[in-house]
Amino acid sequence: MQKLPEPIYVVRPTLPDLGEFKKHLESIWESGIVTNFGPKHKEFELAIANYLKVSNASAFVNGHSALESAVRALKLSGEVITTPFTFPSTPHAISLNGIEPVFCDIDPKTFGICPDKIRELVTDKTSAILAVHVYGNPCNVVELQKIADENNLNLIYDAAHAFGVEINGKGIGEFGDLSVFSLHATKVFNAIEGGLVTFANAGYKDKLFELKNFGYQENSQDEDISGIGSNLKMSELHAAVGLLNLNNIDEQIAERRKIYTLYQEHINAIKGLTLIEPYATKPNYAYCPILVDPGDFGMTRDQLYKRLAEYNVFCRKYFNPPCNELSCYKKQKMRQPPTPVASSISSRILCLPIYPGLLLDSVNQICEIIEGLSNENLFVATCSSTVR
Ligand code: T4K
Repeated sequence: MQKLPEPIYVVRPTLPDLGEFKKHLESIWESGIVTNFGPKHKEFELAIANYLKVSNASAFVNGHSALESAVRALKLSGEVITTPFTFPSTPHAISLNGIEPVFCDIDPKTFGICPDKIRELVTDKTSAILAVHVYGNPCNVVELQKIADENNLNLIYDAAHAFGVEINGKGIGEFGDLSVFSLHATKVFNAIEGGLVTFANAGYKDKLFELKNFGYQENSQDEDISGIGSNLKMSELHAAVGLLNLNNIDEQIAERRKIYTLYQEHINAIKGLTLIEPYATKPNYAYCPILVDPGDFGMTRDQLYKRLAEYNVFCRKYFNPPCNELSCYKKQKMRQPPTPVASSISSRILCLPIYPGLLLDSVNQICEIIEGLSNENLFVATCSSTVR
């Protein structure tokens, strides 16, 4: 087991060819239009909607702003039921709108919000469900829509991880009222920073535009504004990166699939580790999450995380702790339903490195290190020394 010569991180941003980017920069410099819905921005919104198979796409400066705007656009109030097994951006987007997030436990197989548990939590204060397609694995969209319809709730999907994912040929961003994608540097598809709200109902278009443009309406000469909005516009430079990355996205996802498949061969042969399988009809291999069973593997997730770092392999515990165990939510006087599944998964999950450009040789080496570590049996040693 050799320490890797260079650090390997959980992800590396996929950057477009610098020469190609320079050509875009030249045309931006020449036009003098660098932001405020210029030609690249317009081209990007159309191209990305086409790729994602969605009826409408509205670009934002980042995923979080897009999520916060989605919540605001629906004029929600009271409580929104969401998942604790996510990045803090999800509940923060609710809280920052002055609404209480109610954390609902997750399904032990999909790690998505559990429909049966949502039913137990709906009250007359509930205005929406904000579900997350964790790791790009789709939520139970049929059941969630049913609950939303039965209870007159809005349904928002945090699709930050789900770029390019489809369910039976339908773009994942077409489900629910609004879906939000992150185009951050660490994502399957990136514009360095960026976000996207997608929706089937074109009626949301104007409101989202106003929210990202100080309340001004698109193509309006009116000097008055009737609604209050922020400044969340994507610049021409970011749109240019997005346009270039979109050219190669299928090849990049295919490369991820190769890496994932190699992990699958190794990890499935190691006792005590379970690789979480993508199950969308068109998956994107955004993450490579494994669950650690300390008894069988011989080491806890935290021990494995630390030992891998000693070998220059820098994984991430996406998502630990679950959001309802973060101090900012724990200390609040709000409904705190029990979420034992989310707590258990959070304490055992580890995301291994996966990104285009990660060499298959490196994946083999990472797996050899994990195999070697599994023989150390630190967990048993720690337990028996504690017992003694
Ligand atoms: N909803 C969900 C479910 C999300 O997961 C996220 C974001 C959002 C909403 C909000 O979307 P954005 O507003 O971010 O568009 C990272 C990302 O920053 C964050 O976008 C992402 N989720 C989250 C899951 O992961 P960190 O704190 O882990 O990032 P960081 O900087 O530690 O980066 C991780 C690794 O990536 C590093 O070890 C090194 C590598 N890296 C990172 C950057 C930024 C690079 O090699 N180059 C880079 O430029 O949050």
